[in-house]
Amino acid sequence: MAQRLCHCEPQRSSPPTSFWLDQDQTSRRSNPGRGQNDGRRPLDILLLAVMLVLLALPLHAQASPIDSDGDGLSDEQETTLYRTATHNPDTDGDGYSDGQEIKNGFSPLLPGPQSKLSTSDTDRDGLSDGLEYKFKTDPTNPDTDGDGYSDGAEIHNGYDPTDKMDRDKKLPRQIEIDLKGQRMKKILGGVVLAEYKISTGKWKTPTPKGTFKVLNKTPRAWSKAYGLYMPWWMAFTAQGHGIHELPEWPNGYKEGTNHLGTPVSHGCVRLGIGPAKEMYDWAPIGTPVVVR
Ligand SMILES: [Ca+2]
Ligand SMILES: [Ca+2]
Ligand SMILES: [Ca+2]
Ligand SMILES: [Ca+2]
Repeated sequence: MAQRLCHCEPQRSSPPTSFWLDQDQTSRRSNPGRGQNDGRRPLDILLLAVMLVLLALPLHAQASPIDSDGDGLSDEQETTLYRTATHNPDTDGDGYSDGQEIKNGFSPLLPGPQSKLSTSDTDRDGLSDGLEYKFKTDPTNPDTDGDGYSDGAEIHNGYDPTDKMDRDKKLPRQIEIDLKGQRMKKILGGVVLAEYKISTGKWKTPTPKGTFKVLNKTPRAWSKAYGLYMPWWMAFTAQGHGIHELPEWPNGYKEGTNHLGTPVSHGCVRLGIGPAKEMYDWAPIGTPVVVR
């Protein structure tokens, strides 16, 4: 071995073994025709292979989904959810990329600064592009499951717009009340359809926390205790806590909307004119009411 080393690299007398790779490269430079027959070549290749594997491992671990047009949305998201072009970063051609629009709450399917996800309805089926994404329906097809009922009509009536065989199956409804935020959420199938400002109980007469349900309903309840009307009444505790529109005094005076957002009630949950009737019409007796 020593003899052979001497033959290959006559300029080096006693090369340090720790630098054998450099030595090998030097050897190949000085003897270009002899590389294939070098006894250290297999070791060289083996080390190179190990290094390549080590380099490839983290790359593989960090592999991200394919985003062909580099707009921040993966091809899969664009195809199955957003229904945007996988090879055009700006599907609606308004100068903002699909990814930018989704991130900032705008529809990537309709151009213009007014095309917010919450109000844009590309396929005009009565369901906004934003809600179509949440319900995983196709915002470019008014009847995603092809059952003859539009996505908008199905959601309005509580059906699943992605299930063709859902004639007898409705999506679950829930009312959520956030005491700290003074907000009410209208939830269908886990998706927030709307959110309203409310006024709950003041600190002396707090609205109880917990999971309840709508116990009874009446369009215009009368409170004997306080001598006022409570339009669109929905009781949710046996102790008399309910959801209703801003109360009305017998002389016609109505509590101001400026109370919404501030806890001033006797424990009930007050809603503004409009949302109160909407929730009354939407929530049947038995609808869960979660107060947090
Ligand atoms: Ca993309
Ligand atoms: Ca765009
Ligand atoms: Ca729509
Ligand atoms: Ca349908």
